[in-house]
Amino acid sequence: MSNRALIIVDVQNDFCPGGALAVEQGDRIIPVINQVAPRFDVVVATRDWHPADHVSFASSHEGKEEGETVQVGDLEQVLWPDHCVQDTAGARLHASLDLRPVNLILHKGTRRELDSYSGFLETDHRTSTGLAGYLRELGVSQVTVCGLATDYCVLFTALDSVDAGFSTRLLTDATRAIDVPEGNLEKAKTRMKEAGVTFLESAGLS
Ligand code: VGL
Ligand code: ZN
Repeated sequence: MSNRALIIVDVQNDFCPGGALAVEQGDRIIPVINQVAPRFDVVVATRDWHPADHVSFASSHEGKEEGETVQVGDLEQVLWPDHCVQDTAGARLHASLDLRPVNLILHKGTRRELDSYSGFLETDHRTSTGLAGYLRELGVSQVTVCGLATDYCVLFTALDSVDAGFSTRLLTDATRAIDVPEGNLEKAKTRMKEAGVTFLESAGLS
């Protein structure tokens, strides 16, 4: 079997305009995703799903501000505003996202002490979400990644997809970036290209 999967990363209210960690034009990608999703054999939507006192929140570290980094064990953690707190309105998938073609909704970043940008492996690069096994069980060989944000969760999901052995593509018109610090988007694109991720637009999707 050589099934094709679409992974829709974190199209949640908090990453869309008006949300706690809004990505510019984040909601513009939704019509594109709705259009292409039914063409895939397997569709997975991820949700960033943090406890209220999550390690990635600046508010969890006294005297620290958003954008600063802290050392957590041997990991460097970027600090964000509180976002995607489990079962809050901000953590919901955007109401315009068509859930009919979605097979699996996967939660990540659910442990207080561990962040997860990737849909495959949490930030310690050891703790698996089970996604690679799920896709393999369904005979998936090719993974297309879209969603928010290009330079964080989409980037690490795409890199881990390559590492897991899937032929991996980025759907460029169905992703938007945070681009903080400035230049981060270009860096992310370079990293993906070097890892072997191919880029394509929805118009070129067969
Ligand atoms: C994300 C920052 C913090 C993302 C998640 O979905 O790209 N970015 N948590
Ligand atoms: Zn997060």
